[in-house]
Amino acid sequence: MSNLSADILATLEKQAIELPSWAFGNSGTRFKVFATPGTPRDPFEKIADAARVNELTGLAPSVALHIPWDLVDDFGALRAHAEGLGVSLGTINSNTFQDDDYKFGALTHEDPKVRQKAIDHHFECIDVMNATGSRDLKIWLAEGSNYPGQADMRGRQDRLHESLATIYERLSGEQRLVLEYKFFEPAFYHTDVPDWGTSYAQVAALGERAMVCLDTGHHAPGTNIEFIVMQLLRLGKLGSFDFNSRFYADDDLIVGAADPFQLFRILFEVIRGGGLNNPDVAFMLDQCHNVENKILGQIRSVLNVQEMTARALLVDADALRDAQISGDVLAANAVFMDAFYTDVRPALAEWRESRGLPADPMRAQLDSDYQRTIEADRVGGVQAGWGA
Ligand code: PSV
Ligand code: MN
Repeated sequence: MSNLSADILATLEKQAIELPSWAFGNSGTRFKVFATPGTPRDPFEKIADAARVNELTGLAPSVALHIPWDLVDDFGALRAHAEGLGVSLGTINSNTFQDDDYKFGALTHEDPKVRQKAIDHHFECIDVMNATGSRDLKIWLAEGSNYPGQADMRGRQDRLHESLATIYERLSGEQRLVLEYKFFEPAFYHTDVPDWGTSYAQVAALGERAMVCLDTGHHAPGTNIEFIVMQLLRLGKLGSFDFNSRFYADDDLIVGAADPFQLFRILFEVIRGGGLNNPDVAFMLDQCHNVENKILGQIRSVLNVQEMTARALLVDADALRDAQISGDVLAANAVFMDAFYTDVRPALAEWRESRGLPADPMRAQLDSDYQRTIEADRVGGVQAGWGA
């Protein structure tokens, strides 16, 4: 007997998780990037692998791109390629962290010429969005300083506002700007957008179509991330997630790997705050698979999100509320934990089969010829990667 009701299954059926194109390229640490057989050599091959994840899981109908890593001559052709494989092109990520000119900042730089160069890069990203039909421009800034006194932190906030306002003005229709925060790295003393409060203050000053992006790996150890989720949903400013998991810093490991309970708690607040299957909130992965198979790593990731969503949907909201109102601390906690400890994997496997999907997408990929075929076909050329 399935422990997932028809209502829960109907909710899960609508779940959509966006895959990052860069998860399919080579990645690593600053010590070593390992090449792997079959790694895509261009954005077309990355999208084919992403579409494979969607084909086996039914969970990943769109792919986020990073510019310039995913620059192609013809974005119309890339879009047609994606659509032909049953996926769409999603969020466009800008990149102002790999150019010598940005050593001391991009959108916050003291030199107006450097700021203009960074703004022009974002205009280029908006041109890409117009061609791909993407809604969101996601901005993460590697800007900050390493030593006290090095930078005028106040002046940089002001310049950041001006630059973001210029970019925001360029968006049209339904397009949105989402601003990601990260507490440190690559700067180690101060970061210009280190936390949700700064991101919120900056996007609130822009307008309705500017939102915050929450990357789960971008917080100090011990941070109550689900509180931030709750607050941003309450304020109507949670634009997107970058899901991944961390043991130490910004590890970009498989979501739910380090702390499944944290993922459960986050998804509970998403559901509580009306963020699930809400078009205003994009659920993306931002991960790298340095030592594991990349396609399997992405399959595992979307399944982890699905499993924890199913468990969070099992929380008996009425019983929880009764216990909260009556001050029954342990009963409230028990309601919460009962849902977390429920194994939903057999029910999800059965449900997948009923929808024509493999009961076990990981096994289906392993048993298929897909990996062997790409390893045989993708020889020659340069494997994709972001040169970490
Ligand atoms: C920064 O650490 C980040 O989370 C941003 O989202 C970047 O675009 C991405 O990682 C690159 O992997
Ligand atoms: Mn991120």
